[in-house]
Amino acid sequence: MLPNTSRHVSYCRLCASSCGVLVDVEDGRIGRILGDTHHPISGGYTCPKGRRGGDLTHGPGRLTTSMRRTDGTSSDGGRHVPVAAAEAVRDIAARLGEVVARHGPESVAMFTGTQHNFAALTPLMARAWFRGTGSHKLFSTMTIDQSAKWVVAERMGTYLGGRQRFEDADVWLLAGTNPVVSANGGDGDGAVVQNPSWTLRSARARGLRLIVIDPRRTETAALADIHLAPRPGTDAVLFAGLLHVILAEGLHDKDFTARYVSDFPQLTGTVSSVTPAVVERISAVPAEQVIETARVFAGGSRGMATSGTGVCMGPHSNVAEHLLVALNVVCGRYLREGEPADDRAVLTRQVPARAEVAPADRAYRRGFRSRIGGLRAIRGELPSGILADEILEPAPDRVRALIVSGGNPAAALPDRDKTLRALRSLDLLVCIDPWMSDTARLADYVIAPTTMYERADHTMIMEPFFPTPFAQFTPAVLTPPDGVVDDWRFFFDLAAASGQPIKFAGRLLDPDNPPTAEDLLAMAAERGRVPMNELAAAPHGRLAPRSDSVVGPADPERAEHRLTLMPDDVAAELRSALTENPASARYPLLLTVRRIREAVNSTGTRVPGLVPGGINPISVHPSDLSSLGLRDGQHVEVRSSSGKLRTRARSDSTLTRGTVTLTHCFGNLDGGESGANVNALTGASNGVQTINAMPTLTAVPVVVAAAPRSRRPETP
Ligand SMILES: Nc1nc2c(c(=O)[nH]1)N[C@H]1C(S)=C(S)[C@@H](COP(=O)(O)OP(=O)(O)OC[C@H]3O[C@@H](n4cnc5c(=O)[nH]c(N)nc54)[C@H](O)[C@@H]3O)O[C@H]1N2
Ligand SMILES: Nc1nc2c(c(=O)[nH]1)N[C@H]1C(S)=C(S)[C@@H](COP(=O)(O)OP(=O)(O)OC[C@H]3O[C@@H](n4cnc5c(=O)[nH]c(N)nc54)[C@H](O)[C@@H]3O)O[C@H]1N2
Ligand code: SF4
Ligand SMILES: [Mo]
Repeated sequence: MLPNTSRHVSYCRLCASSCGVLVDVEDGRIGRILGDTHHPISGGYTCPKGRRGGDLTHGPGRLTTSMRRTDGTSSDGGRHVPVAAAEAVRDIAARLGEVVARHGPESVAMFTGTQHNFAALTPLMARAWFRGTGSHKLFSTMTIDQSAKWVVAERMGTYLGGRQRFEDADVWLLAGTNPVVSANGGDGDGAVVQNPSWTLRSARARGLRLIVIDPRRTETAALADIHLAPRPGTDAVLFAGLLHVILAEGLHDKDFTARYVSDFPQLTGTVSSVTPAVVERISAVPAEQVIETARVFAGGSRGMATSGTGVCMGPHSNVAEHLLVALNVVCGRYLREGEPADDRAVLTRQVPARAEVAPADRAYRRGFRSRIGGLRAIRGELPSGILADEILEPAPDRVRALIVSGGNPAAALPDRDKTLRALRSLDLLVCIDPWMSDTARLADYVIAPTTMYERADHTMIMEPFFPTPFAQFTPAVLTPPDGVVDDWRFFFDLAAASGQPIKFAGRLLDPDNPPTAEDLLAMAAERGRVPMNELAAAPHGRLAPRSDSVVGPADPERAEHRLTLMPDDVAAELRSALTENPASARYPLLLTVRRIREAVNSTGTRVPGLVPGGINPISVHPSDLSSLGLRDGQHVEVRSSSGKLRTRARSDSTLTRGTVTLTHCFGNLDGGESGANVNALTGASNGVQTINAMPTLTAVPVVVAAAPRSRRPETP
């Protein structure tokens, strides 16, 4: 190390992995980021974008001051000039006040994105501000991601004893997820989030059988015992077929289903017609593989089926996810009364586990009702699939002011043209973002926040993703530029400037005496079991001892509650999945979702030299390329029924024929060559789900052809 270099222990906050890192700071700048080999969870693992955290902090596009548009409108012609954050906050509070005075509180909306969730204080303080507005127009990326999981809980109910965990499983089924790249893989069951490749290999070495369901032979599929490659968008049929085999062969957990399921005959009856032969016809998975997979999954003693975006973004995503969870229920893959409880709450409050069911109560039917499609809020959020219409469709409560926190809706929402039109038409768009994202480009105010190593934080939000009870605190290891503010502080100041009460962790904060980040982190974690001073004294993080809590018995009043596996609407959705075929002669290829190691959504797409080639190519199977008369690297035009884009073709033999893929969240409003935005190809014409208005983002029918010559290729 150079003499003016100091080494700091911290953790990366770009994705849920929260990898432990060592940050070398040279003359106030990040020199190098190394994996922390003393970190008890990540053990030294980092990924390419994590190691480039220095470029994210100091790179050319980093905003070191907030910005204001000069023309005062959200049209495209304006220029951004620096503004002090305090002045920006005063202006924004005044303009929000005008919007509310003229149109009422429902004309104010907030959209929270992925990076909003990777700083413990941001969601808490942003919600504190939003509650004070009195608006119901809250949107997040969850409803353009895996909100099928919410819909399942609403229609099936939830078992409250806890789920079986990856760490002691002997079988695991991963559907539509590629954790080796995404560090994802499930929802709060700790499935392969940290050091994913090593975690999967060691699990297999101890005897776990891994099943992967993915139309592409992904990095994860390459590690599997069984890889099924269904036609995209046909997961519901495949899962129904697996249930068919398990039930027909009597491989299910009879005690668990008898005790906790209300409508077992309906499930059995509905899947009885979905034989392995039917699955083969619709999803192209050979019948014998369906039978073998069902036997291997049901034959394991512990382990779950979990999914990612590939299942939750398809044309029948709600029923597909429902049937995936039904596989876990019929195989009884939950913690029983008397078993050690899942006790990973360390900084959050532990909720006692009970061997009982919270029944399906379809609470979304009581949520705030949007005028758009009569859709209702689910878990307090309106579906992001209707945000553009909430802005564009005339009505007194039309959204006129939007605050975007750690998200990039201009790139992330379906139907890009409509989304851009909507964002441009707002009276006030505020975006909190360290870079000039596509959304920031359209904003009236861009608030420049601290980046991860410039702020103190702890892992409270990430607890469900750790394999064992663990928590870590990090101080800020870098002095932030003068012009930036912590995200939470922007919301605190905005609430104060608007004269709203600021309620945080159960107490009212004094608007004239802002707390420190450390104070707030301590308040947020005060119901946890490791006090903040102990946490701060353990720089590599603290493994909390396992508690001796066990899954308790059902409360007598709730002992009769049951799960509903086949309500009528789910059965109807399965029937349409059995009859519809999305690909057509006009759009013969199916476009699927995929993530790359080098970027988390938008974050990383602009770091020079990080994304290979710097663009977002469309991957096509080599045989499809040649039958289309195309070459690797050729400029192509991709069309769907919703729109078109231009990019380059890339030959990719890991795909199944007929399937093509593009990565999401690349942006190009600056006219640069950073990459095509896939949402030029998505939109309502490709279908949406009921309840959560989830747009179809995978298995989108497209056609790929050589690009007409005259136009610039990468900037549609
Ligand atoms: N490196 C990196 N990590 C990330 C992100 C990132 O952008 N980059 N994003 C983060 C976010 S916001 C999220 S939500 C998670 C998502 O995490 P994942 O859901 O694991 O995301 P992907 O890696 O895109 O994996 C989706 C897989 O689904 C497959 N697939 C596509 N269509 C279908 C289908 O119809 N059926 C089936 N069975 N499979 C299908 C694709 O081939 C792909 O391998 O990742 C997070 N982590
Ligand atoms: N067609 C298609 N569309 C998709 C998807 C798909 O697979 N296909 N995936 C969907 C999914 S799963 C998701 S989650 C969404 C992603 O949608 P978003 O979450 O809205 O997109 P991100 O690019 O993650 O937005 C994060 C923004 O936060 C900024 N940022 C980074 N660090 C910080 C910070 O410390 N503070 C603040 N305030 N901002 C920060 C980044 O610059 C970036 O602009 O896209 C969805 N859209
Ligand atoms: S971005 Fe990479 S280094 Fe950072 S937490 Fe995620 S996997 Fe770890
Ligand atoms: Mo996501």
